[in-house]
Amino acid sequence: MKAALIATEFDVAGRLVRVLSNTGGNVNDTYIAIFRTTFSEERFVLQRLNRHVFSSPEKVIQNMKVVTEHVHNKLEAEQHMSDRIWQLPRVIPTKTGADFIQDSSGDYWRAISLIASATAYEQIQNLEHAHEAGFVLGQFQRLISDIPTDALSDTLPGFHITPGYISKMDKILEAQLAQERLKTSVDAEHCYRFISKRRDWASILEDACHRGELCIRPIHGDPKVANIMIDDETGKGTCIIDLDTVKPGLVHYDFGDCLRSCCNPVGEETQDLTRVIFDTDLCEAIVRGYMTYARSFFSDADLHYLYDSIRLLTFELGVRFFADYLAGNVYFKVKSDEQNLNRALVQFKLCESIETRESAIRRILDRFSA
Ligand code: GN1
Ligand code: MG
Repeated sequence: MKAALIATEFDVAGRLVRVLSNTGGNVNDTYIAIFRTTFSEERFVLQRLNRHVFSSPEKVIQNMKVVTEHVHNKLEAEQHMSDRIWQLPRVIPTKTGADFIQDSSGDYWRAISLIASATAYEQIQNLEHAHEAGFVLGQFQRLISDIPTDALSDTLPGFHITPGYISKMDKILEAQLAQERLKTSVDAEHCYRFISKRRDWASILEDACHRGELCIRPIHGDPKVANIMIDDETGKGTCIIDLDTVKPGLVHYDFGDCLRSCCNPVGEETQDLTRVIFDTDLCEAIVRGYMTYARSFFSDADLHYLYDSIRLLTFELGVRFFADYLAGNVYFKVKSDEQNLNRALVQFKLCESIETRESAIRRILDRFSA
């Protein structure tokens, strides 16, 4: 159904001027809706949730409500102690008081308030930006740390369980298309070998969790650089967006994912693999920012697995992109058939760079763990 028709169903004053399509995001379809009254303008984010990825979109929206209401209350109570204005979007209700619209084809749409005068960059801009990215993640994890995990639904079972993604890839490889893709491309063969060599290590976080060394807590799930908003006025982090994957998990998934995303200065979509590196100066700045809040809720065991979480989340995203390429691009949105293969190559190059710099990264982590 057309986004413009859906936009008018939400409880926003004024008349619809325009709905702009937003190309960011690998999963959902996102638009910006603009409404005007005779004296003001309001913009909000309108999204159609990907039903192939999220089988219960209403639970995703419910989780978002639990988290935003919890965080808004906490931020308001702490406002007088803060050096900045923290923000988090809210779910905008429909005119009939519901949290989403289901259209005639069964798709779920939701409206979220727009964080104004702030930018979510696709790539890290400088060391200060890196510090702020870490700071925002640590603050967010602190803010949600006291939400009981049973108040949040598991909206994506298996999300960030690396061995599960490898099993999925093995299953995909039983199909003819996947076999053809693997056999006809040197790059695909390289990816497959890269994964095979790391199979035994891939369960490191899950094993630690099963042994009771690591515990399940509320997490963001997708703290990549493009989901962290920087205040245009002050240059400070102000908000973390994209709350689709907030659910119970290991804080290591967040930490590792944030570093894999923020320490690769050329970003996930680069075509130039020679420029993909894990920048340890950026890493230092992020860890410094992150530990400001996170150090207080980390146990020794938590600290012990930080290096592996960076390596693992990078590896895992490579596996996810590669498996999707083999499957014929059914999960991540693509503009070309080989895009997911290229994305996998980028993550594996980054993973290699992390492995090469292991001792330097461990030194940084040790310094901020003391
Ligand atoms: C997806 O849709 P988007 O861009 O927010 C993916 C993340 C990946 C990310 C990589 C639900 O996020 O896990 O890290 O792409 N989200 C889901 O860019 O799978
Ligand atoms: Mg996301």
